[in-house]
Amino acid sequence: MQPIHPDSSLTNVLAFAFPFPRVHRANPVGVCARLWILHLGLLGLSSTALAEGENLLLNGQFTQGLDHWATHGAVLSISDQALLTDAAATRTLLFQGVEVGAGAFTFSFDFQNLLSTAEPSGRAKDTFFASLYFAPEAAAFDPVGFTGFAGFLDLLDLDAAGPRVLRGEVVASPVLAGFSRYTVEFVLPEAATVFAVFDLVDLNALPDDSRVLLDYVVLIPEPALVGGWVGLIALVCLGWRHIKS
Ligand SMILES: [Ca+2]
Ligand SMILES: [Ca+2]
Repeated sequence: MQPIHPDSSLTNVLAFAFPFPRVHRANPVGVCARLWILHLGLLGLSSTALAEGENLLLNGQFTQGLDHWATHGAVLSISDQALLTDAAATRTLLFQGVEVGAGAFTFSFDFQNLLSTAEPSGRAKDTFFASLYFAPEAAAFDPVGFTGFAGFLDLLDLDAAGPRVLRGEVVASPVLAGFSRYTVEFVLPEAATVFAVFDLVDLNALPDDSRVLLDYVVLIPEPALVGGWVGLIALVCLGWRHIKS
């Protein structure tokens, strides 16, 4: 599945594609200006909607334990958070898929880095990987066997030294002390099942010395409403300018 544009923002693209038009000299405070003020207002509203939008993933705050999540290895539910450890497997996975149509999305999660600093000779530090996978058929997706997907985005690699951000950004969590928040925007060109996949790998071969806590795992579509409004306003402005010229 190509292409996926992880660094695009639908809102930014629309704002770029439809810059504020020149107001006709006979209509200095006219319809177009007011419509574009409405446009800017809607762009502002879209940011609000994004922050408060509905999470497409179920139980992203783990208030229902690990319901709706698939696991492999050692994943526990502790204090309404998910805890991945390397206690019982070389790889520990937590993942969930949701079927979506084409469009722009924001994916984010909060994490606490409790990974081991141990790095025996010839080994690497335990590492946690966060990725998005795009599967044409959800039932065929297998992140353990690494099959059943048409594309993926590597997002974040994390070890005891800190995060390596492959795309998106990491800031301090605004809601959880001691946690960081990862966020990325991406555009999906066609319908697929999007899987959020978290994968802790015991690279130092020392069992049960690493942990990662997760919370607030969120996948939100950017509002299509704004695109519709912008298109309508652009058409009205073009028509208005045509009539006046
Ligand atoms: Ca929680
Ligand atoms: Ca380990």
